[in-house]
Amino acid sequence: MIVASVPDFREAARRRLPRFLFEYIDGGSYAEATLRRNVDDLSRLALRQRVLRDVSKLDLSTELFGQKLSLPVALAPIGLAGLNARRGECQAVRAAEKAGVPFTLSTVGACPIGEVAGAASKPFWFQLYMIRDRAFMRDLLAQAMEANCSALVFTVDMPVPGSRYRDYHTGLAGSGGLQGALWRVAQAMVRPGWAWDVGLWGRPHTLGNVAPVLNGNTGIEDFFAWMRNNFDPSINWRDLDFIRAEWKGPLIIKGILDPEDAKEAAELGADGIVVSNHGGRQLDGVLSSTRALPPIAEAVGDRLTVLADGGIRSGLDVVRMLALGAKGVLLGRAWAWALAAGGEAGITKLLQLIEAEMRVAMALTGTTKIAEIDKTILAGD
Ligand code: HOC
Repeated sequence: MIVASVPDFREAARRRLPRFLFEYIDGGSYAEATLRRNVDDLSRLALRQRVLRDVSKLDLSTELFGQKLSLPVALAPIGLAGLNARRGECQAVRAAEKAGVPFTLSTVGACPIGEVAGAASKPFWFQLYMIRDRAFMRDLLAQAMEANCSALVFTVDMPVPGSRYRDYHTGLAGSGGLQGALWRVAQAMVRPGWAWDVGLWGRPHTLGNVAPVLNGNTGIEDFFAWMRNNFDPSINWRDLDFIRAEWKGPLIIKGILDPEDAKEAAELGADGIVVSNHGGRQLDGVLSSTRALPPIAEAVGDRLTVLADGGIRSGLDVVRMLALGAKGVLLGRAWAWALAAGGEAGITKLLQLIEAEMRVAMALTGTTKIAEIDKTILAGD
């Protein structure tokens, strides 16, 4: 199929992936109201067209946490996304570095830190959850330091997991044992291209960083059971001391949706935050990132770097998020779909598309540099 947009990548991923994987990435929690709001609120923001402003030279580069980026974009951490293609996170990190943007490896990615570090030639970002087993957290942080990761993204909005109905329907959640496994095998068998590509008949995925604590259990249900039982619900602001003691690089707190929490993060010395509702996968009914972002940027934008994710389906949406006060955005589902659709080349194409779309949005709003993008490019202000 012809892929000319982010929704096209989604459709290509839908055709290629076994259902349990596609729905896992695509879905949100409960009635998916927040998932829809993320997309709708952002796309509804009207841009203000300006003309005759010499837009022949556009500079989309920026700097985040001391790193020069060719675009104000990073690939978000996504659990299991690496299963979308063979050694998926290794392909993703290569595409990201070729495009000059950071890749973020999830704690629960399919490839472990060391393997991704081996595939990369530049530093990438590492994402961590609060895990009950502090020794395991220390070990992951030590591996991230060893791999020269250039930022830590600490996800704080998952003290308990939200329920995703689609995962029950596909057998990914709640149906362990033989029945669940057989159902997933059946879904994979109708996608032989995917099964061949990820190497189901060759070296299997190791289930990433978590493999060493799965005690030899290799099934996806073991992986999910571990996640369900090991994310720490006692997580609180004092835990940042623990993180700070173990991690010396830039610290980005992901999952902030309220200005008071943003102020707390700034108070405690975070270098950045990600305004995020976890892609509509946690508390359904909370604000979209689009609505949460402006008051947060207003409250702390001069004290730390505000990033945002949620609902970005084009380069135009990236520009909209910047106009609302973000200094950069995290692309989530879009890269997972592009990985499924075309591996490393798919993500390269996605990032070229996002850049091209950003160029048009900047040119037609009369902005030539990232720093010029602010709320004045939105109609109605
Ligand atoms: C049952 C635990 O961030 C996601 C990931 C991690 C999910 C853990 C689910 O899917 O949003």
